[in-house]
Amino acid sequence: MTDSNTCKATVITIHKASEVPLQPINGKPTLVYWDIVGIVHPLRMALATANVEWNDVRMVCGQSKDSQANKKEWFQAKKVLQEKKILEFPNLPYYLDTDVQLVQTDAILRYLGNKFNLMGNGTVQVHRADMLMEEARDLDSTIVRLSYEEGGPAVAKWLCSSDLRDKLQVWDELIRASGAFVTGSTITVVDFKLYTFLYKFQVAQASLMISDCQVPALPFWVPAYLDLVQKATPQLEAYLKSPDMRIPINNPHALFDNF
Ligand SMILES: N[C@@H](CCC(=O)N[C@@H](CS)C(=O)NCC(=O)O)C(=O)O
Repeated sequence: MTDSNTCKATVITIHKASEVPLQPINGKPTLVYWDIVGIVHPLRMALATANVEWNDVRMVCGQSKDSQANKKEWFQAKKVLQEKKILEFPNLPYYLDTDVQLVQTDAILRYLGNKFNLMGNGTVQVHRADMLMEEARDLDSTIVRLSYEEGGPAVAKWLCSSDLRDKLQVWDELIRASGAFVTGSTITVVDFKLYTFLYKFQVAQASLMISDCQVPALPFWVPAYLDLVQKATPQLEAYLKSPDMRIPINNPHALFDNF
């Protein structure tokens, strides 16, 4: 593989509050989150697609079923980030670069989308991408909430629901109309959000089969779409296929455990 095809993420796994970055590591964009897919996947995908060198910092969460206990080290670090006025509202994910310090997943994704031209072209397309990104966010937020608050049977029930089926049909129509990605021939932040949700759906389907719940069928178009997104650039493909991406979807305190 040539250098241009290699992913440029430096994955740094941390365990302690004292290891949490207070500035961009080596002056490079630094994204900090848990050591899971979670809600950060679209941001990681954006940075991998942008083909810049960046730090993918992953904090390992405690292994119990108690979320507060699991996040103890992070809560200590959170105080430091606030006291030192690095972030007004520290949270995970957070993003540090030489010129910005950001929290809120979608704010970071919009920032990366604008910076690296991943929002589509022209005002109308950019706003449309923004709207669709929120629509895909709603899907991902639902599976996350059900996983943490209700558990496997609730996830399965929602994945089988006609409401979701109808929505997925619209996404299929959009992708078919564009002939490639959601908003057209180039990949945007919308695809990163949609990919993240569909990836979780795919993994959940396999897990739910194992646990003998009702099995929702993955819509027929999804595997081809996931493949297309994954191969959008050699760098994104290298990143998504790297051993570093063999990580759980949720933290250990989720009720629907790690798919
Ligand atoms: N609205 C925030 C929510 C962030 C959030 O809930 N992060 C979870 C992980 S998905 C967390 O553990 N945050 C640490 C904290 O609450 O301090 C965002 O979209 O970034």
